[in-house]
Amino acid sequence: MNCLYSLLLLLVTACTAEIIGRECIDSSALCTIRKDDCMLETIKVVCPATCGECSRTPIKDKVYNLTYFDLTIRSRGEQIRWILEQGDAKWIDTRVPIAAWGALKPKTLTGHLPYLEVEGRTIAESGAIALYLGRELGLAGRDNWETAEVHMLWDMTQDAFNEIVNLAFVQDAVAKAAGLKKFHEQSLPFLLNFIATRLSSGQEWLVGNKLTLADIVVAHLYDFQVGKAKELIKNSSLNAALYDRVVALPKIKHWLDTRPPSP
Ligand SMILES: N[C@@H](CCC(=O)N[C@@H](CS)C(=O)NCC(=O)O)C(=O)O
Repeated sequence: MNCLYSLLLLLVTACTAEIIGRECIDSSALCTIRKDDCMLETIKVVCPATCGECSRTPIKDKVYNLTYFDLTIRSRGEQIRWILEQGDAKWIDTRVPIAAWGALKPKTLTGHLPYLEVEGRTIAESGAIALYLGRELGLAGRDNWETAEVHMLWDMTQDAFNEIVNLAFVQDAVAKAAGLKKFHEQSLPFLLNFIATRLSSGQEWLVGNKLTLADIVVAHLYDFQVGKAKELIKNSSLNAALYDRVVALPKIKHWLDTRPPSP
């Protein structure tokens, strides 16, 4: 009996140390990272702070207000909308007409969109918003390493995204053609190859073989120029299959089928 008790104690202590070592810090930012784990009684007891008691509002009751432009190509804000939808968040889709931007800009946190408001606080920069929401909604990986991998894929995707977006503002036709050539012949193939390699052993998802925001933003990158997804990825079956998997996720599919038309 004693032996069994000691063994149990040892087990609980080992697990506790493991849990505390990794995540159990009294910080509201981390309260949400192991949302699924908080279903477990032990973790609720060992990590009360990480299981929502330190948070003023349980995640399921939080309302996130995302503010972004009302743009035809949807762009930077749309990838965050996909994350909110897949995370089953309650959120408000605040869209700013371009004509209203001049008046709003000086009142914003960084002078740019998107920004996210939650519980009276505001965060800007799409990477910060995406990673914050990923942690809140269980889409940022299972541990710090996976979160770093998600972040890596976010940054790589945004580099490609920025390259193509910046070209939209290039006036000189020769420079624009050279930029597009570089994107299609170098940057995009590099990214496609990087993504394909991560999926080449049969994984369905890019990080930890569990859906994360990395899969969502990669699929969004392929989609962000309206109707261009298939063309962008036509030479990579692994990338095309990843895209198909993401857009077939019931919540993303529902969003794509019902999202408001952009002007
Ligand atoms: N690094 C920022 C860039 C934000 C940004 O450049 N947003 C553009 C729209 S995609 C914007 O606000 N443009 C209007 C302006 O800068 O006045 C982010 O990732 O959020």
